[in-house]
Amino acid sequence: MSEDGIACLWMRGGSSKGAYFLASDLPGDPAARDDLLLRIMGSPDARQIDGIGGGDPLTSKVAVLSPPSRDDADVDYLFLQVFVDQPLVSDRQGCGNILAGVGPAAIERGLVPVTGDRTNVRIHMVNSGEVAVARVETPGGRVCYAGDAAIAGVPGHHAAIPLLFTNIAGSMCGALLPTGHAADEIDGVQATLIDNGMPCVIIRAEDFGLTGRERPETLEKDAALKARLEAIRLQAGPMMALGDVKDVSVPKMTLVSAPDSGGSIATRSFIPHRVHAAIGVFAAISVATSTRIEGSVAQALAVQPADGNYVIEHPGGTLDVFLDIGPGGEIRGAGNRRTARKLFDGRVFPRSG
Ligand code: NQM
Repeated sequence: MSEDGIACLWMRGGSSKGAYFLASDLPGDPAARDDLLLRIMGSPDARQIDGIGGGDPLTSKVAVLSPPSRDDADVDYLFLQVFVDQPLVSDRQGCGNILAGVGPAAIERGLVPVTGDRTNVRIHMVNSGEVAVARVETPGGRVCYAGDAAIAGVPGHHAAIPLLFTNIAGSMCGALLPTGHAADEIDGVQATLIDNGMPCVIIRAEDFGLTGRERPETLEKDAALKARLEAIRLQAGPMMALGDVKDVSVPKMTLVSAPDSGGSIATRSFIPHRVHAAIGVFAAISVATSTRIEGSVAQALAVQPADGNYVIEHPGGTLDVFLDIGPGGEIRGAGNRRTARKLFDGRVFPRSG
């Protein structure tokens, strides 16, 4: 299979970039598949020089698409995080950015038919077992990537891809607050352990002597900070029903502080070792949700919007998250607007060994 290359769609999804494959073009055995993906991406190597990965967790991502395995979906999407400098591939998180490219990729590959000028694609997110709905612009029977929507971290304007989610609470941890508490103390620090689409450990920047305005490069260089965060993360994993998290990319570590640009809350995210240039979609939904929880570490710092439209500040600007809040204050659903773009459609040639 690999000598002739493997059909691969290289796409930007939101503020990430990844390789989109059909499951039928990859080995069925997960170990053989992961070995192949490491050789395609060029891992393990900090620069991924012998592969197509970009030397950053945000550009070392894979979407595997297949026909739907359930009646309420049009396509199955398995997300795989290919580690950059370790020989690891993890299915233990989803990705809302790569998700933005799934609707277009499923249409490009003929898995989902166009239904009009706009096509709603129901995406079964295999990692979490939930279904998202993406609306893709399809005038004239083809995916249209051009448009006037802008998202932080991506230059230019592109067609908007609205994403809608329901039932994402406890996506990987089984419950929104897996410990049953609004806040827990780990290593003397108050932490909110939450999962509304992404397992996150939410901690105050000021508890680490930070303002929460630091640039990602500054935080990345702070070895003492990273060691403290990793010690907390390794303890949070079992508390969040995630087990030993040494070799997986969750939970994410999110430092929060009061907003200073008119938003709802400010963030700096470790995903979990490198610092995100922005923030993940599901991580942003989890942070927004945490601001509504009485006694969480984020609540007192946040400015609540009147209409459910949260603006999450991050190093590259802001990410908007809509929370659909019911009459009793319950969160019924969430939404976000992303863009995506087809960059390259061809065959990829993995390293031989
Ligand atoms: O939280 C990065 C990203 C992500 C994940 C990460 C994501 C999400 O920005 O939904 O999108 O946290 O590893 O691509």
